[in-house]
Amino acid sequence: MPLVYIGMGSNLSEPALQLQDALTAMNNIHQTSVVQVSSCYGSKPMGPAEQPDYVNAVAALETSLSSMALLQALQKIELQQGRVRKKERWGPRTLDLDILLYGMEIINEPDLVVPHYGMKQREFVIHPLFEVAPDLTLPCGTSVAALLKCIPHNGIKRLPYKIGNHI
Ligand code: A4P
Ligand code: MG
Repeated sequence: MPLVYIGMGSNLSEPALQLQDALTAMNNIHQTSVVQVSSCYGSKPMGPAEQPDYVNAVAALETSLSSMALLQALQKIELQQGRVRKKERWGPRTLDLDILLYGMEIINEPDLVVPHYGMKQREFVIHPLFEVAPDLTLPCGTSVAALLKCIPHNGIKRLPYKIGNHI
């Protein structure tokens, strides 16, 4: 079974609670279980500045679903948690679930690009990913530890509460 890493983000309607509910929902996906969860991190918005700060985290899943079936299940959870897709790029959202890595697969489909296109440049992805998988290397051969050293810093903060204890 491939180990799949999911980037989670929220900046509306009690973000930490949104991430906690999303973990429960992901653990309830058919043939899928959550095996690891990072701490929550507070981060400044990438994109339009007039929106609340984000809470971000990374979860590791084991799944026997295909990558497309998993994407559909994640999008269903986003909708169930009140996600409204607007025209504005990188606008505020109750829940964003991105497939960062699906094992070592490289996927280039119209609806799914894995590794996620932005992950290598984003502090709010690389910090929590390093926490759950410090020895991980991406399919391109770059290690997460190396990325941690060179990503731009934007004041990310590890938050004092933990989600995922209920799983
Ligand atoms: N899609 C393609 N590849 C993937 C993948 N690996 N995982 C497609 C998930 N979806 C993928 O996504 C648009 C389309 O991407 C989907 O229909 C899917 O088929 P979306 O969730 O509808 O829209 P989006 O998330 O607004 O678009 P985008 O450009 O993917 O935004 P990002 O990159 O997800 O960034 N600031 C902070 N601090 N923290 C954040 O978490 N997040 C964003 C959103 C902006 N600013 C942020 C944060
Ligand atoms: Mg997204």
